[in-house]
Amino acid sequence: MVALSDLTAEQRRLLNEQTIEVPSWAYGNSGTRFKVFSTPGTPRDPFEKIADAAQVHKYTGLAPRVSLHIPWDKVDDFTKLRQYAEELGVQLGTINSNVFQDNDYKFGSLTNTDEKIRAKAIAHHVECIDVMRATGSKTLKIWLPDGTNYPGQDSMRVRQDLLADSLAQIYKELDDDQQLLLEYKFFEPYFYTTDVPDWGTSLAHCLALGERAVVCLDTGHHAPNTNIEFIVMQLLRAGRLGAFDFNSRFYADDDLIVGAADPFQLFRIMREIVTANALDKDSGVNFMLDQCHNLEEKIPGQIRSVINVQEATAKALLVDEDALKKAQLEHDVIAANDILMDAFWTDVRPLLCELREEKGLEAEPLAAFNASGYLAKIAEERVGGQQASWGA
Ligand code: PSV
Ligand code: MN
Repeated sequence: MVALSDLTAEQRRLLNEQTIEVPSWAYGNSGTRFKVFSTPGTPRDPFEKIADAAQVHKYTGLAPRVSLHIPWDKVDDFTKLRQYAEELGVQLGTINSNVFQDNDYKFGSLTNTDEKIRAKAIAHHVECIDVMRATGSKTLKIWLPDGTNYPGQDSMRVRQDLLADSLAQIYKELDDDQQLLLEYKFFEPYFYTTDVPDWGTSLAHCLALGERAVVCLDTGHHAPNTNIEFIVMQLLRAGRLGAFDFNSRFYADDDLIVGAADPFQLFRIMREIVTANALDKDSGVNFMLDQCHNLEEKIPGQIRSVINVQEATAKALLVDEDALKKAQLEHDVIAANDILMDAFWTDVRPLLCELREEKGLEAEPLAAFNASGYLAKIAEERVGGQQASWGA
C-alpha cells in the first residue's frame, strides 16, 4: 500500500493543486431522445446550478470552476452571477456557445452557405465573448453540430472554407488574454460528414487561427477503440491541447461518469499528461467534465466523477518512470508493461483520504455529502418553477 508520506514533495504538490472544471448542465435534467427524467430539487436557474456545483467543490476541494452554456445559462446580470459564485467559493469558467438548438442552423451554423445565417452564428459567438468579459472567463469553447447526412448534400470543401473564415472572424474579437477552444466529434447530430470530425481538423484550424486557438478533446467523441492517449500525446507535442471534456462511453457520446466504463483508459490518458508535465496548473490544459446524470443523483454523480479523475491522476503519478525507461531501453516488453500495471493496480484511495484530511476536508466526500442532508433540503425548497434541462 502507498501512503501519502511515500510521495515526493512534487507529487504531493501536483495532487494538492489539481483542479477539475464542472459543467453547469450536469446539474439540470437530461436524458435521451426517449425520455428526460426529472428529479426533485433540480435547479430552476443558473444561480441554483452554481449552488449545486459549489457543493462538489466544498466536499472534494477539486472543483473550483463551473463552465456555462449560452443560452442555457443566460441571466440578465452576469456580474451578479459571478459575485454569487465567488461568495460560494467557486469561479465561472469556460463559456460554451450553442448553435445546435435553433431552426436556422438546420443546414449549418458557422459553415452555412446562407450568409445571413452564418452571420447570426458568428454574432452569437461575439455575444459569448461579451459574456466572458462580464464573468471573467478566459475561454470560449466551440462545438459545432454542423455536418451533412448524405453524400452530395453539400460541398465539404466549401464548408471548410466557410468555417475557417467564420472562426477567423470570431478569433479576432477575442481579447489578448482570452482563447478559443475548438472541440471535435466524429459524428452526430449528422452522420455522413461532420465539419470538425477529428483532432487533425481541429488542430489544422487552430494552427491557422493563431497561438490562442487550442483543441478540446472530449473523451466520448471518438470511434470505438481509438487510442485516445496517443491523441493526447500528439496534441501536447504540438502545444495545442487546451482542454478535456471528460466523460465515459460504452457506445457513442454517452456522457456517463468519467472512468466508469474504462478506468484503465483514464489512467493511460493521465499518464501522458503527467509525463508531459501538463498536470501543473500553469500548463494551459483545463480538465473539464462534460457529463449528464440521467439516472443517478447529479451532485453525487459529479463528486464521483472528480474523484475518479483524482484517483487516475494519483496512479499515473506513481509509475516508476526510471525503472520503466530502463525496461524500455532494454526492450524488455513484459517488464515495461508490468511497471505500468503496478501503478494502475495500486489502491490510491487511502492516500487520497489522507490528502483530503490534510487539507481540512472530510476523508470520504461522497459519504460526507450524503450525510449533509443537502439533497433533501433542495427537494423541499425548490418547489414550483421550471426545472433546468437541456432545452432551458
Ligand atoms: C457535444 O456532444 C458536446 O460534447 C459539446 O461539448 C456540447 O457543448 C456538449 O456536448 C453539451 O453537453
Ligand atoms: Mn463535449
